[in-house]
Amino acid sequence: MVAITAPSSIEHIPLVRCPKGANAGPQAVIPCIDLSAPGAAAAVADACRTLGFFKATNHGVPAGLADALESSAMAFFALPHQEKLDMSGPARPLGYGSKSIGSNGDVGWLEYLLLSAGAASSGGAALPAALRAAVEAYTGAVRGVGCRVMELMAEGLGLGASEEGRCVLRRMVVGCEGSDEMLRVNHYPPCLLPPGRDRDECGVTGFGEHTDPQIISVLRSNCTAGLQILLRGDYSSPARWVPVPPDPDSFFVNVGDSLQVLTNGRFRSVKHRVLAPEGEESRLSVIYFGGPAASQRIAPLDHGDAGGGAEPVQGVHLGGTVGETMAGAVAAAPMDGDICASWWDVIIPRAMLCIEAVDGRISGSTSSYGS
Ligand SMILES: O=C(O)CCC(=O)C(=O)O
Repeated sequence: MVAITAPSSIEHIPLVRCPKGANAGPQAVIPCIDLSAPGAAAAVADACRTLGFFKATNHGVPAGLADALESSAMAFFALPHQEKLDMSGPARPLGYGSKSIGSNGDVGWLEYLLLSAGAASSGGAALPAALRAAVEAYTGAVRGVGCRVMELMAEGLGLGASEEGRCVLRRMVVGCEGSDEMLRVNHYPPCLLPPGRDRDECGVTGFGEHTDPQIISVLRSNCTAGLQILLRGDYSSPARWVPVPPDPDSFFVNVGDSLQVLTNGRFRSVKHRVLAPEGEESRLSVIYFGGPAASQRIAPLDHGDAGGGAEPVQGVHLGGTVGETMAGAVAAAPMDGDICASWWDVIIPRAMLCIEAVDGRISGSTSSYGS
């Protein structure tokens, strides 16, 4: 951790440093998928199996909606701290937050607005009218992108033959009472390092590494870079962080932990993080999260193998509710620096241990547990 001088819009905060040099390497090729093209379902399934992440183009959302949200959000974040708090209330978890992210004590170089995007939308009633209107219009449009993507995902998993199968994921999110639909607007001011600090060695954490607990996240940002995803390692190469070049005309889609469970590990939730902006420009990102209700029981869907190619995680049948499983994961292994515990890192390795123990193959090693 290092204390640095803060610009006026954010208080002084202790900041976590992200080592950069160790992960510098060739840029990853982020799959870019035209949502309207024939073959989009197969391409989506392939990207979700390998990276858990892709860029979506030809999405049909007019640029004006994102531009209006971006400019009204920037005007909001330029207001004095107390005014922002008065308008939206402190983040609990909905509302305005700066530096503190979630309840784990994580901090980052950002301020944000977290709003409910569901039917019983709340948390934004006292926001400036222009921002409220922009949020509403944008949310409707990005929800449509999320629905389209969830249908393509279902199709790519081999569930597309029936209406019920094709809609199975999106119906857990849209039009389902209590579902976990949120819109998050993140503002990362430029981060001025004190003299003598070497930017090539470490960056300042804007948003620490984490996976998203929902089914999908649909992200759009302005032109300022910072987002990185973790490429999983294998026997021949170690895991490494790679930058995601911003593209304000496209959306980036993350597979979330709930989808990983629903697909029995075929689709992989992706670890990601944000480095604070190093130049003169702020980064502004807007993320739509869509997930099942915390009370919903989730277990792997019964699907065909058209989405196959990667081995499913055999025998991992998590019968709990979303809320129980997340609470269990957090209690079992809170992970240093993570915003929320990832099921991939906690629950699935634990389940694998159980399976191995049953098979008599376990030798007492817990190396993957809670890593
Ligand atoms: O700001 C970004 O690009 C990503 C932020 C993020 O991961 C989140 O809000 O969960």
